[in-house]
Amino acid sequence: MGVLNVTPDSFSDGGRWLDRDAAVAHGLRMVAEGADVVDVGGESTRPGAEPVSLDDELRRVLPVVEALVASVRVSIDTRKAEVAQAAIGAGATLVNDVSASLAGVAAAGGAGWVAMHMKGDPRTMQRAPVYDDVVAEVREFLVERASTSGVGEVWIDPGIGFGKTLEHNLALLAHLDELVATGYPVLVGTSRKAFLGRLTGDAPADDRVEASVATATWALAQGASMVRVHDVAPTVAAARLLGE
Ligand code: HH2
Repeated sequence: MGVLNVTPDSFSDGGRWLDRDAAVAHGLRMVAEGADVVDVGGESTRPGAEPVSLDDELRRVLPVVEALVASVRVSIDTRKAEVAQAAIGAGATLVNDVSASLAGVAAAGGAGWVAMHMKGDPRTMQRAPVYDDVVAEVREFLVERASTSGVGEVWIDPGIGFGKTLEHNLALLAHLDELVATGYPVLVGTSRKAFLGRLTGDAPADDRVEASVATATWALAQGASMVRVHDVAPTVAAARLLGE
């Protein structure tokens, strides 16, 4: 799954694909590099990000979704029911839902649904998150949402970096097999995230490619079915080594 953020403020590619033509060209480039899905988002969920209005989000994502659906499976990365619904109308077939609350929209539109775990909301989620047992809590939350969703195609995602410390992220990656064992296909997004910067001497987002590929490869080797990445070409090369 290639990331296409049509936003001014995403943490690693904010502002680069805000122009429709640039966004579409980047989406097609990721398809040429081997992406099976392009994930179009119009609202940053980085820690501290400000919410975006419905009109702005629709204006950003819909023309891009419309232009890409003929070439690739498109998922819509949103927390708004109206945006998910409009994107499905424009041809998106997967709702990538970091709020894990849009199952009804996905079901009604005949789309698949990604349920991601997040503690709190993006504005506050990194303020000292606490869990008794992060792996068990995330697994129980996701299984509960997935099993009551009424959606035919459900993916679960531990939400790396969403209300989690470095230690929480590493525990979830180390125990991904426990999510895989639920039987739901697992999606994992580590790409360029801050915890990788912390592990690599405070490397800025653009210099986290190797760490991103390494953790994506780890996730696939543990049984994840899809990884959400900014750097499609090197991730596909690594995935092919695993026979993916
Ligand atoms: N991470 C981000 C956004 N959406 N969706 C899923 N399912 N899993 C993730 O881990 C995930 C996600 C954050 O990354 P990015 O889109 O690059 O940044 P921003 O939220 O700043 O646009």
